[in-house]
Amino acid sequence: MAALTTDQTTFYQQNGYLAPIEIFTEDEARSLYVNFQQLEKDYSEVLQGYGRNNSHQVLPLFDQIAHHPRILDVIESLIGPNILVAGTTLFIKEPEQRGFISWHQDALYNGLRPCNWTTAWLALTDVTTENGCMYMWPESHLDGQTSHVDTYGDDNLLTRGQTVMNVPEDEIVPIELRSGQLSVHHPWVVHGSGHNTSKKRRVGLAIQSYIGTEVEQILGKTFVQLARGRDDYNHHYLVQRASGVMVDKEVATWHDANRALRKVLYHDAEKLGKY
Ligand SMILES: O=C(O)CCC(=O)C(=O)O
Repeated sequence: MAALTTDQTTFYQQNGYLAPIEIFTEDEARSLYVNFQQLEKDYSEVLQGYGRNNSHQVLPLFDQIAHHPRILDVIESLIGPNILVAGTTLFIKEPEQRGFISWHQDALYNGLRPCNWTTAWLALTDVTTENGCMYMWPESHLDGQTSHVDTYGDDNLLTRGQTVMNVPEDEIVPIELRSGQLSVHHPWVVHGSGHNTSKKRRVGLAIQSYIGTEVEQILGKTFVQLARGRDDYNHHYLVQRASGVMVDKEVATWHDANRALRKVLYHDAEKLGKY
């Protein structure tokens, strides 16, 4: 079932993003965060470095978010009824910790073409300008791919520190979210986020991305799950959904998926970053 109104989908098409979208109530979001904190205690080493990627393949908490019908209803409004989950990434900014995301487009390095896909970002804590929310450059997706410079900055939370230069700061808009709210953004929209200058933690799970089944991977291999509808194309490596917490066989596949993701993201790169 498609969930967005015509006004909402029109806004997305014109601006390249949409937020906030209500997904979880405050109580539901609080419970998700409590469960997440327990996982962090139990598997602290696992969620670091490249382990921040694709945790939905080994942790049911993130599996249930990535496959949640309320989120999929939103995604269906944007990319149609046949939907694959092609990856997830945890973006965590600790209080007063330096760490930013430079201006970039998601489509540049992830090899997914055509661009019938969208990135969804679920707030697991409240997300504000003070604790490092994302900012979008509205309508920037309408120009398609733009050039980036790989900066590999120490504080940059992106793989290569890929950066679009000369973003007009007076046009950008902050995406503040209450925990449990979602934003979605287009593969070509230029976006980024600043440091956490507050005393509050900022945690979000990006499902990056939800792709239409016709979308191909042109730079390597992607490990996907069928989220909704049917896949008549079989372009990708199909992964089972997490059957428990860190099940050995699924953990092995998860490492394969993350190694494959690194190969895609660092395709033609001068050096490797830490994620
Ligand atoms: O979490 C952030 O600050 C940025 C995440 C991002 O760039 C994305 O989800 O595409």
